[in-house]
Amino acid sequence: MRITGARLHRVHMPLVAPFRTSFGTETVREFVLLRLETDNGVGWGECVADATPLYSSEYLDAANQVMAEFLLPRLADRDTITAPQVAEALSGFKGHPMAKSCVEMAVLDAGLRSCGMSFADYLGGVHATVPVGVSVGIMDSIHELLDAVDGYLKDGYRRVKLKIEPGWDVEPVREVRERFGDDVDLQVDANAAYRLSDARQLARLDDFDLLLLEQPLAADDLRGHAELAWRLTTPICLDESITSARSAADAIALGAASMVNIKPGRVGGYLEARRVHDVCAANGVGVWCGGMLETGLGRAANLALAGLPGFVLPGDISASTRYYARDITEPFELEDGCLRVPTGPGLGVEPIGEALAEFSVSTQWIDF
Ligand code: OSB
Ligand code: MG
Repeated sequence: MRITGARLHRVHMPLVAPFRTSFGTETVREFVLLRLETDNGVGWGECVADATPLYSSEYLDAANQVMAEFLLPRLADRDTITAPQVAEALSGFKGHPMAKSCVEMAVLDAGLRSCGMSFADYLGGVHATVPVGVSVGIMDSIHELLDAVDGYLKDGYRRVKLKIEPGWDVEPVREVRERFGDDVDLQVDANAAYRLSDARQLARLDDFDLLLLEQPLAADDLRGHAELAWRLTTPICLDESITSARSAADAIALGAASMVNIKPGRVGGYLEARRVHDVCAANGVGVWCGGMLETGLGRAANLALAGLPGFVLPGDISASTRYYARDITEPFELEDGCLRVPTGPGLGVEPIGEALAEFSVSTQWIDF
């Protein structure tokens, strides 16, 4: 396959409700959607970097620029490229995993579309539908939180994740447990908002039978997470810390993670995401699919990934309406707490022209 052109669509998607984490509040989710043209047809990629470098060092303007100036020209220079060659071809460029993941996703989509194979079949998915959960942001009041959780449980979500930060941790968890009972699968995500010296406060969460505590400490603090794991009974799950299959192996060897959240953007692509899955599976560590408030494009690819056998907990892959009044693709709908893994060629979905036009704020054409 040879790359002949590319279009970078900057889209602004209004969220149905503000999403607040320990690092900030989002009301409009911005993305770069890549439409890659090849001699085998078109493929789509989605860049999940945020507009601001708060979740990780990556941010959307930088991702856009690195794709346009370095990543895409490097791939277009080659007479031929396959998806497994993308990461290798781009490995000289340091960092920018979300930009690299977007480019690899588009190459995968184009290649798979042209040979009629789905993402799920290519990655090795074994399930036609996957159970999914919902990530619930920090709210202004407990009352608001309980209303939100109530709505999501009525929708049928199989698992609830509460975002926490210092000052919003034990109380919201206690209230959700008291109101909805011990049968709700509940977990929390701190997005690196704590320090090891908060261990005593975090240990208070042990009373609530949580599935896991996600990323309590800084991304580069593997030793701190290992230390914390000794002091808590709640299993520690890593998100921001896991940037590759190798870092997953390191975290497991150190005892820093007994569960791993896999986000393809964070690890540089769907193929590295599969390697993270494989390393974890080989070590008996369960994985689940994280989310970055994706559009239907990223959601389709994440569903394909989440169908692999090592994904043992419901993913942060909610129905389209949990995020957007209108999605870029046909909406994904919840069926008995599950989403259907797309079966069509490539991603199995594509942007609806009108929706793309509605949300695009700028488009950059690149000819090679
Ligand atoms: O830490 O998992 C996270 C969204 C943006 C950035 C980081 C995270 C999240 C989520 C949302 O928790 C999950 C979703 O897409 O539903
Ligand atoms: Mg997280």
